[in-house]
Amino acid sequence: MKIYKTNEIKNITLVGNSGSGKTSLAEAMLLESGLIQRKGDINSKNTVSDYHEIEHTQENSVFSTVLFAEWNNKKINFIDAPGADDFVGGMVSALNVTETAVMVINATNGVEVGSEIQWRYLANLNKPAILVFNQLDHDKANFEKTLEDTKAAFGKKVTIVQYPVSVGESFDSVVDVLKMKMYKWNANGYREELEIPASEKEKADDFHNTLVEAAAENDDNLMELFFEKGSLNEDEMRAGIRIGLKTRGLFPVFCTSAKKSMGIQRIMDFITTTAPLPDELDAAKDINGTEVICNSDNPTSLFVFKTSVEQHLGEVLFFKVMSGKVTEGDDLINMYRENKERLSQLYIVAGKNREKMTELHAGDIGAAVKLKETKTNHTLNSKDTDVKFADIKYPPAKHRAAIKATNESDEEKLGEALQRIVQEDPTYILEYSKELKQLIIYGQGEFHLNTLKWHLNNEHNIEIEFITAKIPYRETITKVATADFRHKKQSGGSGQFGEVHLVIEPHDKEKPDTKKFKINGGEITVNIRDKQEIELDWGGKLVYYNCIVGGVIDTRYLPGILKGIMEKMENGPLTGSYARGIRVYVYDGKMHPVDSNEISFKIAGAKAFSTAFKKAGPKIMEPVYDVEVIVPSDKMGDVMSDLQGRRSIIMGMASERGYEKISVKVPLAEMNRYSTVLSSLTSGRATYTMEFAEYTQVPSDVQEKLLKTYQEEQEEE
Ligand SMILES: Nc1nc2c(ncn2[C@@H]2O[C@H](COP(=O)(O)OP(=O)(O)O)[C@@H](O)[C@H]2O)c(=O)[nH]1
Ligand SMILES: [Mg+2]
Repeated sequence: MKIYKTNEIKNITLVGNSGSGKTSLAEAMLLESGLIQRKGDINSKNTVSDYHEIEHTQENSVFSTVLFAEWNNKKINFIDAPGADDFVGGMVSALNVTETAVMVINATNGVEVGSEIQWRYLANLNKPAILVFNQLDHDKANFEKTLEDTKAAFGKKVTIVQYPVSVGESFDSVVDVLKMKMYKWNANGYREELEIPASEKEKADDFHNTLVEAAAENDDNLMELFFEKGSLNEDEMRAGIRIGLKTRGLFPVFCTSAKKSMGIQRIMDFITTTAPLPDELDAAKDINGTEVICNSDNPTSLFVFKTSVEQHLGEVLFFKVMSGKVTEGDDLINMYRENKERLSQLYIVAGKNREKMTELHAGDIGAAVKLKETKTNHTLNSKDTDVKFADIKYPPAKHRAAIKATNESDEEKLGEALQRIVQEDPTYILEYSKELKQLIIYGQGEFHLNTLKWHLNNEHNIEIEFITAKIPYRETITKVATADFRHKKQSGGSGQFGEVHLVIEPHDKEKPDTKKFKINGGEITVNIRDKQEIELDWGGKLVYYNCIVGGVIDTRYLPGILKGIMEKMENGPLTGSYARGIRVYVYDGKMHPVDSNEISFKIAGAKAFSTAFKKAGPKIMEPVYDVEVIVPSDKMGDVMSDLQGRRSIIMGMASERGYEKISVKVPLAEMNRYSTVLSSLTSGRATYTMEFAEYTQVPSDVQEKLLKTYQEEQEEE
């Protein structure tokens, strides 16, 4: 294949609800461009894009697939992104390396949830978008409703470039109000370009005028021209549409049947003539804010946005040439590993088809294999630049489960397989929790995790089980308490002796150190000699005060006492969870000239601390998350009453175009399977994000339950 220059490349992400026809549209584009000779079909499981076995099983895209087509002497790189929200990672990666989104709308259903959710991503990333109304050949297709829906959901910048003369069985012609022509497909699938028939003239003129105005609106000169002439010619309109597209001032609508290959060429024409070039949008910025201009004459910089593990090949790394050009055999520097990588083979990829390339220019998308240490999100540079691109930002995980190999002997294999799966889909997050003694996997939803299970079962031959992930509770105290403990042991020769008196109180960073405690009618005054503030690995603090006077305990025993206390902090007296937010004042004790040693004081410290802890109004704390639910207004009531059952606190509400945004704090313990519940409450029309906020005390009934469960567990063991 020829080497394409920056001004001959267009990068597109196909987005849209599952089932709208993205993969079918991709297949049709490959056919039109001649890359394939026969079109595959989702139902026959032979498309170029959905080539993974899991995609055949689910008849749904799971991975994003990078594809390309040559058209009008340009190269269109397009990425077929999965539509389901659980696989949003593939879309987010793709949007990061493409200039334009093509959103496919299923004309039998109008705007669906997935499209709405994806539209918000496009808006947040400021992506130009082209709309495609697909499945117009379907007997349930409804063009008017789809248009109405789309305008209601995406605003009045949605503008018709094409409309169908009729839909359903009889769909065979489209009126193009930019070209002011009619396209008609004959029985053999060939397209004829015809004059607009008289019967369509009025409608076509109306849409044409709307398009002219929408095009003119994006540029002052065009606006002036429009006022002068009362109209614009095709080139002028195209110039306006081009600007409108780039600035999200216009979202043009095209009409297709991906199944029957109708309307495909016209979209490819439009993409090649009117969609922004890789260097036409704002320059990319690296982590230091340095602008990286997409220009082949600049130093070479590649950004790896995707890894795919392929049979016989190993890891295939997909990159975008952010600047400069890359030539087969180049040695580039991995900015994150600081090692050299030789790009001995360069490819362009269309699903499982690969073609070798000798050179790729700024703006192009390619793939490399057999690199040593390079992974997704890495930057590969020539010697003369040190820019470094930031990691792609995915939505935070919202589903959490513990994972366990059914056969213990598979544990190691499971670890390795998971590492590989995470490489391919970075929206899975893996964590071994020492605290909970569980391997915890986070994902975007239950469907996402069930897909992980499928991979493990079918591709790695590992049977696994998901179990409920435990909650990382914390323990703390709410009032002052004191305790003494004497550890004394006489066994044979030398004995053990250590006695510790201490006071504990809740740690409050606003409150100064306490010097006088009133406890049970009595009073304890302490004389602070020394203080140690310990930042705990699990969050929060322990402050340790040495208040020993008159040398009643030798200074060298104080670390032993702290060790004893830390043991209890790591294994809280209530439920064995980590403790936090405590001040300990060691103010008295006794030692023995022969029998005292570190271990004795460690035991005494632990016992005294534990006793005091239990008297100090101990409380269990739980992690609470900031949750933001976006829900269609008509489902608001159901979602709110469900949230109320989850011990949540509503923090705020806002409406935006038919949606309500609910901000709420919810304990993690109440979020179990929330994605599934929310989905069934709203028929999949809601979405949410969650992020850790803080630890708060659990209500007393919950505390009682937790204590009881812990006791039962202890008795079992
Ligand atoms: N009638 C009709 N069916 C279509 C069309 N495009 C796709 N489909 C069917 O819709 C289903 C989903 O298509 P697919 O391309 O997998 O959608 P994706 O999930 O967006 O990738 C498949 O059964 C396709 O055969 C179309 O233009 N007309
Ligand atoms: Mg698909």
